[in-house]
Parts: sequence; structure tokens; C-alpha cells
Amino acid sequence: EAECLEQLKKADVIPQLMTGILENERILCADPTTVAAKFRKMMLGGAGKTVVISDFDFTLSRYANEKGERLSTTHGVFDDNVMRLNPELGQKFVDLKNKYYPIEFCPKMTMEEKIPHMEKWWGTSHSLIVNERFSKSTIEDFVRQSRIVFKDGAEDFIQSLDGHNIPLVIFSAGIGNIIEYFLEQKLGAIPRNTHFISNMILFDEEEKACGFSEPLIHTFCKNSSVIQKETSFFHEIAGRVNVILLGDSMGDIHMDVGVERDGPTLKIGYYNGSLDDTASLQHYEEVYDIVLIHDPTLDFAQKIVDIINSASH
Ligand code: MG7
Ligand code: MG
Repeated sequence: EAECLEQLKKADVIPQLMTGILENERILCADPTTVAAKFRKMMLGGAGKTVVISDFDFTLSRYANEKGERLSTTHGVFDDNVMRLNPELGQKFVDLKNKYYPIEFCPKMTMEEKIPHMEKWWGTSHSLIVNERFSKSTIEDFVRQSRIVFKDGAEDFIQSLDGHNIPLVIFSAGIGNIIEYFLEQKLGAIPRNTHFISNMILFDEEEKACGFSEPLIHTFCKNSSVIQKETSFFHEIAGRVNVILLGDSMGDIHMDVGVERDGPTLKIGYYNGSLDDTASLQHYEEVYDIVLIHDPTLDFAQKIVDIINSASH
């Protein structure tokens, strides 16, 4: 380990990385000393000690296109597609979004105040999906025609994690099946390293939607309370003491809590909000180690993983 440390010092990778971060006005880092220490531990641990826990909507997926138009979340797949086929039902999904989205991101409300509204939003939206008995193939079609777009470099990021046997846990308050269909469509198959903690649509024997998995996962319960410890991949991530956490919402910062260990979590936050909203920006800076402002790529996370991988030999 001492020898390895010497090599790291020689290579100067971390000082270079930190300089790059501090010089970039699109990257905020409130506490560079702590962040540099986390990088050092993660490099020493290497790929074998690393797990990536990532949100999906607006984290692995893009928030807006080049014209600045908002893209779709996994739930949003129903908004556009149902609007086309059944405008009355489509309008119900859109009305829900217009009502509850501002509450989710309201800077004045506390999390406790928001939770009942989120339960209502997810609950109502899921009931609409189940009552309509959408079939699996219809939903796969919706995904094919959706406005879900990967961030630039997301495919390579997921494949490179798989290539280096770094588990990727996609922890989403969206709809897990939709992420699965999206990955299958974009990558050909779901990589072995990729696991899901999400809301899953349950299908009956005719492959029609008939329910949702429990417990319900909404924005503000993405923590150990919804993680089933008997899940098959838990043995795979045992011993992975170093966590890279990727998220875009305040609700994403505790996604690592279910993983029992004493290593560092590097929290990388994608900020999609307004630059004028200095209160929110400051809040992001407080809870995330690194804040990436309006970044449509996975370049930063890829760079960290590349450094960890190059130190693993
Ligand atoms: N989100 C949550 N729900 C809905 C919905 O019914 N429609 C749309 N369009 N979006 C929804 O990944 C979770 C994100 O998905 C959004 C029930 C929320 O904004 C949440 O942050
Ligand atoms: Mg998100």
C-alpha cells in the first residue's frame, strides 16, 4: 500500500483532477480537501472495492435536448404516448405532472410536507396504468417511441463498468421495467453487472399490467427502508466499500445508506435547475461532493471510473 501511494504521488493524478475541477466554472466543489481524500481512498481500493449507485431519470438520462426542451422521465413515457392514443387519459397523466412536479422541487416546502403529495402522485399514476391494463408489448413500444434519451457517454459508461466488473445499481423512483426495456433497446441486453431497485410493473398471465411492486419508491424514500436485503445482488456488492453515487435530486443523496460498510461515498450531483436559483445551487453544493451544472454527459463519472481502473493493476 505504501508503494502504491508513492506511485500515486508520482503520477499526480489527483492534484490534476482537482485542478481541473476547481478551474471549471460548471463544476462546484465546496470541500476540495475532503473530495481529494475520497478520490485517494477510491484509487487505493481499485475497481474491486467499487460500486456505482445511480439514479436513472435525468441522471443517466438527459434532462433537456439541444433546444432546451425537457425530455422524458420513465413515468413520462405514458404522458406522450397515451396522449396520442387516448387524449382523455393522457391529459390525466399530464395534469398530475403539472400539479405535483412543482411540489417535488418546491424550495420552500420540507421533505415531510412533500411526502404525502408524492405518495398521492405515484399512487394515482400507478392506478391509471393498472386500470388501463397496458400490455408489456405496448409499454415496450411506448419506450421505443419515448423522449427518454441517454446522456452522452452513458452507454459506454455502463459497458465500461460491466467490463471492469464494477456493479451498477440503478436506484430509481421511476419505473424499473421501463429502464430495462430502454437498456435492452439501446444496449441489446442488460449487462450482467446492472441491478435495479425500483418500482416494477407486475403483469398477469396475459402480460397485462395488474399491479406494482411493494414498497412504493418515490423521490423521498430512496434509502435503506425500501431495499430488500435478500435481493440476489447483495452478495455481489458486499465488500464494495467505495461508492460512487450519481443523482440529480435532493432525494438521491441517501441511496448508499443500505450498503453496510465504512468506506467513502463520492456524491456526484447533476444540477438541472436555474442558475438564478442561488438557494438551490447552494443546497446542492452542501449535499453533493461535486455538482455538475447542466451537464448532458457522463464524462465526469467516466473519468473517475477510468482513474480507479487504471490504478487497479
Ligand atoms: N415522476 C413521478 N411520477 C411521474 C408521473 O406520473 N409522470 C411523470 N411525467 N413524471 C413522474 O424518476 C422519478 C421522477 O419521475 C417523476 C409519479 C418525478 O419528477 C420523479 O423525480
Ligand atoms: Mg432523477
